[in-house]
Amino acid sequence: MAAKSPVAAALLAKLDVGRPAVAMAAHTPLAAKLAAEAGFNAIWGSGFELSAAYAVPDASILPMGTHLEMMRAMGEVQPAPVIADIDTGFGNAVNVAYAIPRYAAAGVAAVVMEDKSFPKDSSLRPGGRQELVSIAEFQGKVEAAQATGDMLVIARTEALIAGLGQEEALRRGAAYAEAGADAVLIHSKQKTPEEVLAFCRAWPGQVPLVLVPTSYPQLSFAEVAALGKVGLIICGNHAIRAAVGAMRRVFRRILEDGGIGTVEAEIASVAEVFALQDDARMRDLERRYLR
Ligand code: SPV
Ligand code: MG
Repeated sequence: MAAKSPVAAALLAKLDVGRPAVAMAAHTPLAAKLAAEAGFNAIWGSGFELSAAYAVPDASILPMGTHLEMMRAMGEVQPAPVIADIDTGFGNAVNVAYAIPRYAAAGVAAVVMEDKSFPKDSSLRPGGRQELVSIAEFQGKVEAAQATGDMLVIARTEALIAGLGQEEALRRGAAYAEAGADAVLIHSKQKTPEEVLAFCRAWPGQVPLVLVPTSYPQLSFAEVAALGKVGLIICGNHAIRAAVGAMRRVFRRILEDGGIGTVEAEIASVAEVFALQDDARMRDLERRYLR
C-alpha cells in the first residue's frame, strides 16, 4: 500500500468515529466552493449529482474523463478535500489500476468504489439493476486501487441495496477491510434507519464506516456519532436538489410575473457571483500586471 498523500492523511485523521466528518455533494466547482464556505469537512464528488447536472441517468453513462475533470476543477477553487465517487471503478481491476493514478493526479483525497457490476445503476432508483461482483473480484479491485494511488480507498458495499441481507453485507464489509480498504461505506435505501443501524451495531470496527442517509433523513448526525462506528456522513445529493428546487421556483415566477423584477430579492446578486468567481484576485492581477 502506497503512503497516503498529505490531503488523504488529513482526511483520514478527520474520520473520527466519535465525531464523524460531514461531506456535502457537489456537481460543479461553484457548488463545491459553497459547500466549503458553509463549513462542510469534505466535498462529495457525486456521480448522481454530475449525471443529473448533465440530465442523464446515474448509470455509467458519463465517461470517466468528464467526472475526473470535474473533480480536478472542484479541488482547484476551494480548500476542502474532494472525495471522488468512482462508481464501479469503470470496469474490472485493470480499469481501476488505470483510473486511480489519474484521480490521484487530479488531487482528490479519497475515492469511493462500489461492489456493483459495470455498468452500474443508481442505488436509489426504484426497481434498479443491482448486480454485485463476487467478493474475491472486488477485493482485487480494492487491492488494485490501494497499489496504484496514494488516496484513501473507501469500499462501498451494495449488499443491502441488492437485498442480500445483513450477513452478506457484513461479510463483504469485512472482506473489503481485509483487502486494505481505509473505510467501508454501507448503503441502504430503506425509508427508516433500522437496517443501517443494525449493520453499524454489528460492525466489529476494523475500519470506520461511511453512511449516505438520503433515504432515511430522519437520522441526525448526533445519533450517528453516538454509534461510535461511523467516521463520515455524506449528504449525497443536496446540492443538485437545492439547485433544481430553486431554479424551478424562480423560472416559474419570472414567466408568471412577466418580468424579472419580482424574483430579484430572492436570488443571489451579481456582486455575490463576482465574489464567488474570485473577482478580488483578478483585480489584484490587473493592478500588478496589466499595462
Ligand atoms: C452518489 O451521490 O452518486 C452516490 C450516492 O453514489 S447514491 O446516489 O445514494 O447512490
Ligand atoms: Mg454514486
